[in-house]
Amino acid sequence: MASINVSKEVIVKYLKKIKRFMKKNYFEFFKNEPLILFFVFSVLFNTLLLRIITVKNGLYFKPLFIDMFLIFIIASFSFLFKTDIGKRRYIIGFSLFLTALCIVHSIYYTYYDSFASVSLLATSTFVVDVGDAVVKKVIKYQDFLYLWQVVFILYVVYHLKKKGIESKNTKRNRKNGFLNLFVTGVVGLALMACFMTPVEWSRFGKMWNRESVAASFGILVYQINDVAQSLEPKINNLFGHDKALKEVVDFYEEHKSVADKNDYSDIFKGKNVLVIHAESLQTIAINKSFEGKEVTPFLNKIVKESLYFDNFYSQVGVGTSSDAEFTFGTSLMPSNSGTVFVNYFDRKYNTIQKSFKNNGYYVFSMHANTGDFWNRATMHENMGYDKFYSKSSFDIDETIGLGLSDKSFFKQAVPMIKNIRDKKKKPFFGTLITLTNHTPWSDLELFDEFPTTWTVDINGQKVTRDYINGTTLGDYFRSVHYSDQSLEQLFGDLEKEGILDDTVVVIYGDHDARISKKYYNILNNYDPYTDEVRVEGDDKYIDYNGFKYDLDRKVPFIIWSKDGKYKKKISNVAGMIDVSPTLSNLFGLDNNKYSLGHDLFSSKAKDNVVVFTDGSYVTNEAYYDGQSGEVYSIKGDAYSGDRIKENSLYADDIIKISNNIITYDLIKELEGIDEKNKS
Ligand code: GP9
Ligand code: MN
Repeated sequence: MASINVSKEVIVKYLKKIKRFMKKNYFEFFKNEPLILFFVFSVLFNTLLLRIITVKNGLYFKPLFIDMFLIFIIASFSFLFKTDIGKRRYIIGFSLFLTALCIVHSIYYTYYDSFASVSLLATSTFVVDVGDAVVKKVIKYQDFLYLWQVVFILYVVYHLKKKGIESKNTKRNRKNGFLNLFVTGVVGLALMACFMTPVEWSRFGKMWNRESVAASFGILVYQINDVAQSLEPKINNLFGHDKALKEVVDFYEEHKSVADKNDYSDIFKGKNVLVIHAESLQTIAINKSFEGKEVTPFLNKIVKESLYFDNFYSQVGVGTSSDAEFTFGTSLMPSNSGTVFVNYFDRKYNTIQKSFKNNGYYVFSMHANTGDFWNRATMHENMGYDKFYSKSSFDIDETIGLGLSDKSFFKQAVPMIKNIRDKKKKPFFGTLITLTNHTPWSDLELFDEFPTTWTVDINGQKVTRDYINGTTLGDYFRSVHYSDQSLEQLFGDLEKEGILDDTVVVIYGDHDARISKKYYNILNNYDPYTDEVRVEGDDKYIDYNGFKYDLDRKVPFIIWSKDGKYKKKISNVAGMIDVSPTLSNLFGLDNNKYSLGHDLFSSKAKDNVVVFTDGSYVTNEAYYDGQSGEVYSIKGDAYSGDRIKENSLYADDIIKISNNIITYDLIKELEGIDEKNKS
């Protein structure tokens, strides 16, 4: 009993202490500082209002508290001014700035469904481009609601002045005021940091899904992060330029990229091209069946009529979809600090899109997501696309997962392609970027049934086991089955319009579906007779290790043409970096001198080394893990130490040269040097 009394007393004592602390530091403090109080709460109200109007998450507590603590920190600096005049000017100045910020983001959101970024200011021509339309359609009265805060603060200042209410500007008071707000702000933010989920932190780090960063962290932290991330490439660019340029020049001296003619050179010269960027499509789904039903019956037929690369890898970094697009187009590796599409969108790149354009093609892209997703609107223009048909070009009449369903997207795309063919009077190169097969494959009811169960005969009775049905991997295969149907529909519609007669269709999986290894283990080790997953020591157990998992991350690369003249399964290891040189050869385009990949029909293809952004690589014989330094022999043969060393150096070179080019914008300089050497 006594101990309970003691702890009760202790609790009461501490509660009293907290009460006194709160009273002195906050209640009395704010009573004596009405301007600060009104500033904090009026700005907080505006940031809340912005979220209510845009991302509609007014009830979400995290951004509300983060905003409040940050406003505390902003307000704390007003105590560094010795006089009330200075303090008032500071508060009015920040009121103006923060109100303007809310207005800009509010207008930008109406137009782009996302928040503005300082890094895009230089290229964001939307206000200039659309002039009148912005005033008429984009700017709404509600964008100016935020102005009340400035008016209110001006009124508070006027009122305080009129009543002669002044702060006690003693040195001690100013110091206490500053520390009070600053320390509360910093401690509060540190506490909030613990509440953020790993997904929220990951988005914060990448900063391409700007809408969700602002929704989780509030607009103020979003803005600070945006400025910091926009400066990063500029800062990187300040140092090390000369060394980087020398490394790149030396590299190209040694590895001159020359196109050697072969049996496949120019075979598709002059034909139209449709590229299907197939979201998360993995090779493992092709020719796979469950309960006697194929996951991809249509693609299984198509690959037999195509140049089909079944040992092909995507080489993406944190920029996933956008990195796949970048490496496809440029034959460079993605950046390993930030994402090219977001952080290095203002550099010059030589792309396959530009090569087609220089050869008289009309070059376009279509994707039913917003134009600012992955900063595509800006980057597609930079890569050489004449036009990007984004979400606003489509009627969002059926939504699955991230947005417009692929079936509806393709249905609407075909008449648009037909129109381009009829109106432009030149060959076209078009990229169609799909969406439906994106994780988390949760709208299952919108797909046809596709059971990934396993039925076996036990003692004359049919028993159906769940197998991977209901797991993420099972859901994924069901979604891929839908993707396969949507492709079949697309081919059917293109055929009806006569587009397939003179069009080559290129299909690539943009990256693996990032499904946990444990499901692949079930896929490989499940025993339907015992209804158990085999473990080490069991008969028929397969050691499904990290290497096997990495090898299963392959994606398909398919080049299909209707005449079926060119069909072949090619199993030499290949990567996204090789696509642009390969297409250049097939379509008779000038070879991009700075490409780091190889034409997959050249003599070099059999010795290919496919490099990944972390320094790992894969060859026809082995997979090397750049993190652990371990090697996995694919064919079971020994892989010599010298080969490992040589290939690792090559992998490091490919990564370094790509990063040098991207960071220091070296293509322009390399072209300048080449020009000079010619004359
Ligand atoms: C959305 C899409 C998805 O537009 O391309 O990007 P991801 O998450 O795969 O990088
Ligand atoms: Mn993707």
